[in-house]
Amino acid sequence: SPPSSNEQLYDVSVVEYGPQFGVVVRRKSTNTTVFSTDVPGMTFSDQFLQITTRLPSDNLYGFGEHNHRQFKHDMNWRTWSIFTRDSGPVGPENLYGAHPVYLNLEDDENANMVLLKNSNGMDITLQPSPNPAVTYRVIGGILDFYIFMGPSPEQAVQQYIQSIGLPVMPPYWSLGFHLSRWGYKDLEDMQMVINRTRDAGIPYDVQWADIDYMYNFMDFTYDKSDWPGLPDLVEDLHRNNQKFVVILDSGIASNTTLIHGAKQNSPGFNIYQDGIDKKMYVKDVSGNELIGEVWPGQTAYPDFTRSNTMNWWLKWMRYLHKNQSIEFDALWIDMNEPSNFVDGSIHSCNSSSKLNFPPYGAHILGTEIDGRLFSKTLCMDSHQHWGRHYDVHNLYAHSQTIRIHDALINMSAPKRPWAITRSSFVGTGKYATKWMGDNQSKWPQLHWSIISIMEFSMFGFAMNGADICGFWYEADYEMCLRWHQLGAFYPFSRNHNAKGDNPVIFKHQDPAGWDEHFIDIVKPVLLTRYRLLPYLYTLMYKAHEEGYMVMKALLFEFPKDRNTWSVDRQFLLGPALLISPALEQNQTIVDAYFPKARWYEYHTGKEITQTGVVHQLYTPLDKFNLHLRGGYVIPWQEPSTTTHQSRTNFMGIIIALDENQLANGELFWDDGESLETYKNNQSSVLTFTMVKAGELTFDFQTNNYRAAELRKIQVIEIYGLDRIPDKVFVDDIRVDDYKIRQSEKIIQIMDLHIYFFNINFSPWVVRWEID
Ligand code: MIG
Repeated sequence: SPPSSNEQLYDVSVVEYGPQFGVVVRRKSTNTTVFSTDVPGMTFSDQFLQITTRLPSDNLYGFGEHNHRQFKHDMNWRTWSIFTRDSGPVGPENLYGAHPVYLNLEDDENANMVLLKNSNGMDITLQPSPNPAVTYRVIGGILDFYIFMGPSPEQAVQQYIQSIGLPVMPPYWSLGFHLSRWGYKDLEDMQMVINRTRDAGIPYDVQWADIDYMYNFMDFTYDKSDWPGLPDLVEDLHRNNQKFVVILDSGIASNTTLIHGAKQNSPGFNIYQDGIDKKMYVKDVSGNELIGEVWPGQTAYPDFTRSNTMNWWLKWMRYLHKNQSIEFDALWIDMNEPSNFVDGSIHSCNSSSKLNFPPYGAHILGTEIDGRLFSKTLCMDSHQHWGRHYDVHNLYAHSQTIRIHDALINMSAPKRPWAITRSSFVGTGKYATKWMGDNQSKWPQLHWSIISIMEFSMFGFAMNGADICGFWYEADYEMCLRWHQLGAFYPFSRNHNAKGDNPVIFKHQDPAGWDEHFIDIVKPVLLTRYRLLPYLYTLMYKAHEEGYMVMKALLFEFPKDRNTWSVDRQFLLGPALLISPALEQNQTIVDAYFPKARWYEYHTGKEITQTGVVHQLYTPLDKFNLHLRGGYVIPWQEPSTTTHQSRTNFMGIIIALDENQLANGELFWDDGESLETYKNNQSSVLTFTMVKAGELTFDFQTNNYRAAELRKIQVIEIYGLDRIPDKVFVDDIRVDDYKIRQSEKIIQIMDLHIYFFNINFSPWVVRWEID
């Protein structure tokens, strides 16, 4: 847990030189200068603020959103721009989100995190050793820095996340596997994919509908000619305990002819006029609705900085859900940078405005044309409730997720809201989860996805993921297989595909659409994900309650081991699972680094004998690398093909022993979908504790979940024992020998009946003895 606020880890001094001054922040324990503005050249004017801050070291991570090609920054005078923008993760330009925050490792195991809380566009320039520094060139607002002192890297991030807003708690089903694409031809096409996935027995919880389902791409409608049976399809999903997610774009269609058609297709549809009456839209410089162009043609943009957009949006969500009978379970929020197919508006923008053409445009995408900042978005001199678009542009999605989060709670309380957003700002993780946008079906994207997900974990998004098999272009067989082996361990695991470039429609890339061999390889890895969901769900709870990261870089668990500082082709889920994926074509050997700890191969329990070194893991196409770290108890559940079904199966635990033959862990459990169960006495936290070798106690921190379904731990697996124990006792009753067996290097104790989530639960003790 973080240090208490009275243990101040820093002191602050001010250095003056001439008319300028510098603020210096020092870490008391090591005398390290953590942050210092004691550098000449500060400028503070209306549309150009420049400041350089010294860094204690060049071990720098974060800043977003970009397609960084390494997790640890290249400090060699690289410049990264920040301004929310509809642009896919390929090149070096500014992407969907705005996160002006970094983590720095101080050349010892200490770390700090620094946020520039500013919503304007900016450039960040990195300066290498021997004088590592960051130069900010910001085009508005103020310089408002927040410094988080750690001292450990994980603590620094945790303090940051606790102050910007803890990640939203996802429903259990959302941790299942998701199928999506843009370009389902029609309802039959989608139904065909659903059916073949079910038939193949592929674990699969959620079907998504992209803009194809809409009538002329208009929000809150569906196309009754190509998708007539959509309500039935959704009902069928629900009957199979599966879920349905729909996309909603930001722009609201304003073209009268189209609206007329939509009204005929969906009686009662008049959101555009309703929004005008209620003054819901962003206004242009003359006070009229700003009109841009997106999928449905001309559109107005809701001004979600107005709090009453919540009720208005809720009304239309209900319209889709009830009147149109599309009973979606969650929302997918796209195009919210906000994105516009024309620059500024259909009338372009006032060319004499310094907001539209700022004196310094940073290296923001679009400004290279003629200095315009409104490229593919709204005019900067347009008005929103929170301010000029120029100043609040980066907050568009942030304000939207706040309203949609609240609207979802209102619509479906007592169920948990779940929304996923493309654009984001500091603190958006409190309201929505995140996917990485329009990546490509290309090999390098596998590696890049790991970097961006690890970054967004630091930015306070516990649940995020990239499109498995890639969005643009057609996926290749081997790449798509490897991507499932990787994406099965993304916190958010969804296969999503682009439509294609008219008239070409990219072929399907869902796992059941390839061949038997493909299915045979993908099924086990997705079943492994489903088996480990109790562990993943517990991590989500820890993220939501305390700001721990879910998917994270190795350095966060092993900050003293410098070898970990640049590892970005492997990652951890929580403290205990290490994933070392194959990321290259024709790869059969994965170079995997194992920090000093006990590590066990997940499938066999075989221990990695030498640690602190790189191992070459033989990884043919049908194999994926998953290792467990000694010292942890990992809860699991017998998997089925939906999380709903899995949740009725028995559970088990893996006890992965450390060098002292000990391990600890916990399990958070509730019904998986009610709102704030942990605040409403509807959840349980089961603890697994070993204080001495050979003895594990099951107890509770809280025990308020009353399971309707069977709930027992039936199997205990021990990793790290040399041989079968001679005797095993559960609460002093000896377990029959035939129930204890060894499979590879795993000791399994079978057929247990350790019931929990009963009212009169008392701690269970499991003991094993080796004579
Ligand atoms: O202009 O809705 O990132 O996931 O499939 C493209 C169609 C709009 C961008 C999203 C992508 C989605 C696509 N959308």
